[in-house]
Formats: sequence, structure tokens, C-alpha cells
Amino acid sequence: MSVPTPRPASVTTVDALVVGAGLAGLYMLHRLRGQGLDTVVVEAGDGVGGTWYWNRYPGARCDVESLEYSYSFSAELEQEWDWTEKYPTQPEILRYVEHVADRFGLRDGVRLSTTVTAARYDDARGRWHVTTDAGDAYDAEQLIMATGCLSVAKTPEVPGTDTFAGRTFHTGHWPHEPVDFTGRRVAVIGTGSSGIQTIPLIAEQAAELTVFQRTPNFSMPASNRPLDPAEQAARKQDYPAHREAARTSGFGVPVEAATQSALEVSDDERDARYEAAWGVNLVGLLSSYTDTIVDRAANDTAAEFVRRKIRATVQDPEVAEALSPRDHPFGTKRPCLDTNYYATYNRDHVHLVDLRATPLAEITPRGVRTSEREYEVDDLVFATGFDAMTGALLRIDVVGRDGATLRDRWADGPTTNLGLQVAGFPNLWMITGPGSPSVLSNMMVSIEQHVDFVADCLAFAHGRGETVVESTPEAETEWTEHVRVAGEATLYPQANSWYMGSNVPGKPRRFMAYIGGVGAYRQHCDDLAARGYPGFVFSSPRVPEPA
Ligand code: N01
Repeated sequence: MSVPTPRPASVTTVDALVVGAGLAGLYMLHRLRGQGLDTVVVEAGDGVGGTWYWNRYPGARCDVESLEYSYSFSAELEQEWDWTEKYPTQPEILRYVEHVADRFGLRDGVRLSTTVTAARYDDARGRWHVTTDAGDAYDAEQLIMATGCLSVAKTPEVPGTDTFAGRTFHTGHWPHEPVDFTGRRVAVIGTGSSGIQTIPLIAEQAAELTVFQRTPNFSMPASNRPLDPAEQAARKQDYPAHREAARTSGFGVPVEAATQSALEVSDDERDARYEAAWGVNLVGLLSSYTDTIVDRAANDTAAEFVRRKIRATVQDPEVAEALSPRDHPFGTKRPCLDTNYYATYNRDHVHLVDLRATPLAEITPRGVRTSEREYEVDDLVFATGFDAMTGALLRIDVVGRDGATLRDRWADGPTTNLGLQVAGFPNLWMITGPGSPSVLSNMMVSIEQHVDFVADCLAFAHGRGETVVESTPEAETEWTEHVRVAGEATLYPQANSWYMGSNVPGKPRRFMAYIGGVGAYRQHCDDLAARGYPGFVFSSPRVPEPA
């Protein structure tokens, strides 16, 4: 007996469907509406904000400065919004996103609590048929994935993760109500940016905190502080020039360009320079010398500088050594900014378990078992990261022309044209997709650039009376090769990082971001636009829509 295919309750016809109501999706909605396109955003959460909606763990804060990590598309918005701290907390950023949604009248374009499950391209009509878990469907000319680079949370691949009898949390899916750890025995698994931010705060409350670390990370002091009103006013006056400097920079944050190799200066001079960069921002230490990210010996000088700082802070030499990264070059896993992270290990009730020495074996009903022993805890916090960059895209069953699936196309790793499109998937766009500078940059700078590129490209197509935009296979191959060569010229591939897909068993190991810098990337995109978008083909559907 055949089972009838469920019919969607309703099909909504739109010009553009955007998936995700984070910073990228909301700006995309604003831009496309501005071009007169009927646009809807579908969002899995029950509120807007994306990353800043989900990651509510104690200590969650952006490690790009608030005056940098904000939209630049509206001078009025820039002037009217006041930030309170150098590095904004998650609640403050969420308030900002909500303000933007209200300020630009975006909320009525967002369908909340709706997860896209599948998208199938209809070649004859040049449109996407998109289905959701809410049982409804969309018929969209353009499908824009603003699904985020770090939005699919992952838990450790050990037995028993669902057997724990106490409370379980994941930093990437934190409850909306405050969680009280007072008097409790807490385990945190994972010491990436999320773990490093949350561990000091959980330690403030917990009776016992045990941190399970597989790989130590390089972390630098955030030196967070309230924002001085005069400093904020000065930046607001200088915003146009400052934003321009960010757009043409490497990481999307203006820093003085390095001119020397780390190996051509004396130890004292180098240390003085590192000391001056210490605690200033995320990218200063990495950008101090021209060769930090391409030459292992140069990189070792920065890595050893950080390790010295760890030894100077952590009183127990064995703990200090366990916290000192030696398996990967500095910066090749995303460096972290922290507040009191290393000093937290000087507290008597905070314990570090080195999973390299005693690997994680299983989660039990009572706690965490390593190869050595069981640790009984009341609460278990997974700070174990995400299926990054491709996870959210491949969760959706995306079927392009001739029945080709994105999952098959990317079986050996993602290939894209500019991180924006994949050949054979016309009218499908990614914001900060694999192959774009995305996670190697201030995301706000990359998001705005991508959204503007897509919106401008669609305006160009529509201006010619065409509705189908597709990358050529040649452009995709050429760009993917360029991304590979750029990555392999650096030390990044030496780390087992989520940049490389190494944190997800079975995921192809490939450096997924573009290291050429946001400035160079933008210039390239602008050149393409000025030349009529070579590498993209514009056409009309074979079967035009009835008038
Ligand atoms: O995740 P991560 P995150 N057994 O993947 C460990 C952004 N972010 O959520 O390194 C034991 O970095 C894993 O160990 P290892 C930022 O871009 C930004 O912390 O794989 N351990 C690692 O220690 C960041 O890079 C901010 O050996 C396991 C940790 O879990 C990205 O999000 C704040 C394990 C995961 O670290 C992700 O950060 C927070 C296992 N089976 C995050 N599996 C800002 O401030 C994983 N681990 C802007």
C-alpha cells in the first residue's frame, strides 16, 4: 500500500525566502524589501537574533568590540544606539537586534518557530519549493540561506550523553531563564570560546567545578570595561572613516598593518610589541608581524608569549602546563578573549581534567567517566561547539537542478563561488557561506557585504528582466581552488579546528573559510559587479509564470 505524500497546508508565494532571522537574515529582509521584493524570513527560534538568541550562557559576549560589531548601513541607527561596554553582552546585542527589527519594521516579515526542512529547485519555473516543519511551504524565486556559521550545536560522540540524571545544558542552546549553579557540583566539557567565557562565571556560583579539557586554547584578556561616553561620541563622529577602514582591512577590524617579520627583530623588541597588543583586542597579537600566521617559527614566538602569560597567572605549574596549547599554532584555532579564565584555576573548588591524559569514556547517570575514574556531578554543561559552516545548510534537504543534492555535491567538502553560490543550484544564496571570509572576520562586516552583493546582483538581474542567477561550474572551481591555495599558504590547516571540520567525526577535512581578507574579497566582488558579474549566468525560466 502506498503512503500518500503529505500535502503542505498552504503554499505562500514570495519573491524571496530568507532562512534565519539573525543579523544576516534581518538585513537581507531590509535590503530586499527596499528593492520592492516580497520577502519572508523563516526562523527556527521563537525570537529574532540568531546566535544571540540561542547562546545565552553566563558570560556570553561578543569578542569584537561593540562599536565595531554593529550595522553600518544606517547612519541614524549608528548615531542613536548607545553601547554600554567595550565588549557587548549577549543580552545587550539581543536588545540591539530587537531594536533593529522594530526600527526598520521587520517583524511582520519574520515567521518564527519554523524550521526549513527541504528545498527543491523547479528548473522549468526557476523557483524553489521550500517546506518547513510547521507543515507549510513556500514558492520562492530566490532562496537565501542566512543560517549562520555556528548554529548547529554538537555534543561529544561518547556513549551515554542522554543518560545523565542531573541537569544538562549546551552553551549554544541555553535556557531563556537564568540558571542558578549555587552550591552545585558542575562539569563543563569543552574549552573553546564558549567554555572559556562561561567557566569563570559558573565558578563564581558552583560548589565544585570540574572542567574537562581535550585541547587547551590560546586566550587573551578581554580587558572589558564600561564604554566612556566621550570615546563613544568620538567614534560616532568618525564612523564613516572607521567603517571604511574596517571594510578594507584583513579581519574586518582596523589594525595597523604589520611591516616586519617576527624573526627580524630582537626578543626584547618583539616582547614589547606583544605586550602592547596584549589585552587590546582579538586580532592585535595575531597581526603584530607579517608572518605570524604563515611561518611556524614566527608563530612560536607569539605562542610562547601567551604560554608565559599562562604560567605567570596559574599558580600550579602542572595545571599551567595542561592549560598551555602546544598542539596547534597560535591563531589557527580561533583565539579567545576572556575575563579571569586562567586565574579561575587558582580557586580551590575548580579542577581541570586533561582529557589527553585520561580520555572521556562516557557520560553516566551520575556524571562523567574518563579512562581513569567517574566524576559525580549535579549539572553537566556541554561547551562542545558546533557543526560549523556547513552543518546548518546540510541539515536541510536541498535539491538543485536535475535532482542533484547539496549533500552529495559537498560530500568531499564544500565548494562554492565566493561562498555565495553553488553551480547547479540557481537562485540559492548563502550569506557568509563556506569559501567566504565569514568566520575569519568581524561577522558584521562580512554579513553586510554579502547581503549587499546579493541584493545588488538581484537588482542587476531584475533590471535585465531576468530572474534566474546561477554560478558557472568554472567560477566555482576557480574560487574553491583559490580558497584552498590561500588556506594552504598559512598555518591554519595544521590545527584540528572547526575551521577544518575536524571537530565532527567523518566530516571532510578542509579549510572552509577564505583567508584572503575582507578587503581583498570585497574588492574582488566589487570588480565582478562592475564587470557585469562574470562567473554568474543570468537567464529566464523556461516556463514563465502566468501574468
Ligand atoms: O566551540 P569550540 P565554542 N570530547 O568548537 C571540546 C564562536 N564564539 O562554542 O578542541 C571532549 O571552539 C573541544 O575540544 P577540541 C567562535 O568563533 C564566539 O567554544 O575539539 N571535548 C573544544 O574545547 C568560536 O570559535 C564567541 O579538542 C570535546 C570545545 O569542546 C565558535 O563560536 C563566543 C569534544 C568546543 O570548542 C565556537 O566556540 C563563543 C569531545 N567529544 C563562541 N567535542 C564570541 O565571543 C568537542 N570538545 C564572539
